[in-house]
Amino acid sequence: MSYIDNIIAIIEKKDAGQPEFIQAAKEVLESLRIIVDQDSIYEKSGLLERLVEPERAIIFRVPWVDDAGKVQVNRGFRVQYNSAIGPYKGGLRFHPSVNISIIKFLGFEQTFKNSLTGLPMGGGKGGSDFDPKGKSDNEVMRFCQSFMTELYRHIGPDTDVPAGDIGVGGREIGFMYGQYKKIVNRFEGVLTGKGIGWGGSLARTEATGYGLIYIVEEYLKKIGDGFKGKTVAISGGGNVAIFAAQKVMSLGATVVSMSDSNGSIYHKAGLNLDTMKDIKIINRDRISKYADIHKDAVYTDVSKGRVWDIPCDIALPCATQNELLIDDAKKLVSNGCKIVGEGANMPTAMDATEYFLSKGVAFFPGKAANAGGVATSGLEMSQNSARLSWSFEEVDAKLNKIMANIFHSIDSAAKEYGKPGNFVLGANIAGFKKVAKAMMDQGVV
Ligand code: NDP
Ligand code: 2IT
Repeated sequence: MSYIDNIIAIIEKKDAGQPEFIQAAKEVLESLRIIVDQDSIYEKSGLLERLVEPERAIIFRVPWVDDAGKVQVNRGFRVQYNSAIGPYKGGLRFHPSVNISIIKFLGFEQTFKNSLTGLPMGGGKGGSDFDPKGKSDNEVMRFCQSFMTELYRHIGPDTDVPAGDIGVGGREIGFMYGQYKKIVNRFEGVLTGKGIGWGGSLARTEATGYGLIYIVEEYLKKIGDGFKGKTVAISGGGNVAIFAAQKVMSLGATVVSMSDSNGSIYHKAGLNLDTMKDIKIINRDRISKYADIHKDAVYTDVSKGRVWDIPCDIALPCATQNELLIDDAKKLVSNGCKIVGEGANMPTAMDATEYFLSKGVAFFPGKAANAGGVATSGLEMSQNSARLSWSFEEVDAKLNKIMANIFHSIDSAAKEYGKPGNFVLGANIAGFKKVAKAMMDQGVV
């Protein structure tokens, strides 16, 4: 049995109840065959056994009192995956689906994503099965305070720096930061995505969506094309979806869709982003409201249709894992889709990814395409350490450069390893090499 097959067999046995983690790990391991089979040093140093095992995984109780005075208990997680190239860094997700498999897959992906940014950040992820939907601001605050009352002892500006993800935005980061500061009595850069005026970076809110568009733009430039006149289908209606839409519209594309977990909007004439921001950001409402306001837009309930049924040139899945399946991929390709950029983490199932690659679709995997968020978190950390703040334009220019660099590094790695245009392979290999070298330099720890 080859070294890679052996590692896959080990995780399939040891982590049998963790399907998302196994999916993410297998995708990376498959890409690494070409490197690992050529050099026995990886096997000799037990590199892959160490890479798939988190350095530390913390699971904790989060008790809080709801508005009715009833005690509620959620489960909290922080997986500190890999600190070979820097302090653990990665978001916190609050969603009822959160479990150890999902947090491990996200932490594993984060390790390679952070490496691709070129900044000194290790990989980590955390969160809770708490559902912020339908909760009052006070309930969210009490939950966040309780969550941080345990988490604070495991994190620090040089140890582990969490940020947002699904269900965690500026409001939640604010409540958690307040509690951290009260406990440790220090004002320091322990979280990113902080508010402007208390340590946050300009452009962090926009960064993941903007970064997604910048990497695709760099590819389009290379093939002598641009966004002008292109039709773009986006899934999700949160932070990543909204700011991807904003940037791509500003570059001349028409965004025709967005969605949430209940259904999707199709607005052939082009979405009105101000309406969407009012509904999703200001009112925290359901996306179906959009069709009440724009009568020429169509709302489709999830039970009746998929966001990927819509004809488009470019598809940007920006909601959650495994939201784009093989039948969706076939539909997109038959409708003429030529580019897929993953704003979300692992939104595309493995067979759907392979289908896209086999059909010559330019496919940008999440660990490269959505790295703009964490990269800008890295820039927030630098500003906090230096105790200064850069302008929006400065941060945005650095983000643009980082995304262009990521494109060129995954493009070159794909070519170097004999699979030109396969950015999945390129991203996995380019992300892995730096982490593997650091782990070997630092000995068996
Ligand atoms: P938000 O919470 O702002 O928005 C999430 C969106 O996705 C909502 O529209 C939500 O719908 C939808 N969604 C969530 N879960 C599901 C589901 N199970 N089925 C269908 N739709 C769902 O999160 P973000 O925009 O921040 O995150 C979106 C994705 O991007 C995630 O995969 C995240 O890991 C990834 N990402 C985020 C980064 C960031 O900086 N925020 C950075 C890099 C990646 P609903 O309201 O109905 O739940
Ligand atoms: O998945 C991700 O990269 C994020 N949710 C952002 C992490 C971060 O630390 O900014």
